[in-house]
Amino acid sequence: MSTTLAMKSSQSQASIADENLVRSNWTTEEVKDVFHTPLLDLIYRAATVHRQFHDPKNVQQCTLLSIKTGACSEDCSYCPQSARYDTPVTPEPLMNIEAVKMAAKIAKDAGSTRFCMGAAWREVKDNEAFEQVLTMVREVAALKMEVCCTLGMLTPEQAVKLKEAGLDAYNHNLDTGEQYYDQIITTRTYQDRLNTIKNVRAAGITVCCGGIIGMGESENDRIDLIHTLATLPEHPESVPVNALVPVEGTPLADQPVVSIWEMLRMIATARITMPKARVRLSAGRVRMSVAEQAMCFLAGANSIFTGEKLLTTANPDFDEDKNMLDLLGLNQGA
Ligand code: SAM
Ligand code: DTB
Ligand code: SF4
Repeated sequence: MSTTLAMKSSQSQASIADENLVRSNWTTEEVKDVFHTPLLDLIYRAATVHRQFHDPKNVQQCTLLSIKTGACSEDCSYCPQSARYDTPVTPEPLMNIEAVKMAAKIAKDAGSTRFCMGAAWREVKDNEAFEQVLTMVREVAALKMEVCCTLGMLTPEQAVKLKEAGLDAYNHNLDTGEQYYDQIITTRTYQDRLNTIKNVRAAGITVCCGGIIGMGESENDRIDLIHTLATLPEHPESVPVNALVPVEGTPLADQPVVSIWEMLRMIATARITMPKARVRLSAGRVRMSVAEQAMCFLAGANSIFTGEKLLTTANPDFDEDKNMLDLLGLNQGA
């Protein structure tokens, strides 16, 4: 066989093997085995899968903007935007369209390719505010950025309207494993969340769905969360892994800080079980060193939230992240 033919044949075999790694039939025991692999072996395996499916030099930068802040009716015990807790967040009404456009342009100029607009709502209502959000989606899409929203629960019809406006992705997290969920939120169910994810998928919008660690959950709850995500009929295209940002006034304010080792285990397990997903190193980066974040990229994270704020809490600023990406040789020439 000629060298070219041999190369082609081995490439096609590799891609067959790759597809076999994308499975929705993971058992809980299998996910548990992956999760409990000795840490350096786990990272090595995740790094290998990462390189089979992605360019490891590419890290997506997604900028968040809180377009409607605080005064939320829900009781999510991690969230500084719930009206039930006395937190440092000052409620703000829906932003105007020009201000959102300006924020998206600044993010694009700083290297972000995706822009995610978040609202402190339980659910979307069919009102003027939703019409305004649809206009924001159209305006950000016109800047040739990927557009994402996170607005709470959605009906199938609302998802279709967002798709028609040009929405690429919708973020709606499961937050934790099903068994632990009612310790964290009582005002909507796990099934409500799964229904929204189904509605998003049915409208042809890509799914961004992950969770938070450090809320007092057990390792089995973390394994359950990954198992649920990895056994959805289609894996989410992005999986945010958040470390709890404990905020004064919330019921979880005194939780101990999540260690880098816990973060790495979660990221690597997500990478191995959902090989094609963008695994996003999300909340909690502000407390992590560059060396710690580098290990997260090695373990398969290939996206970050950029901009000096997440929704309401601190995040590294654009310059700090640019320095980190340059130092690590990521996104060069992008
Ligand atoms: N209100 C909408 C909802 O709940 O879907 C959208 C915004 S909500 C703030 C988006 C996600 O941010 C939550 O599902 C949660 O996973 C994450 N989040 C909120 N507060 C957090 C915190 N203190 N630490 C880490 N993640 C947090
Ligand atoms: C996600 O999983 N994490 C982001 C985004 N999706 C919307 C939000 C993190 C919020 C952290 C707390 C705050 O800044 O209010
Ligand atoms: Fe409201 Fe979303 Fe915060 Fe829950 S996570 S309190 S729904 S803003």
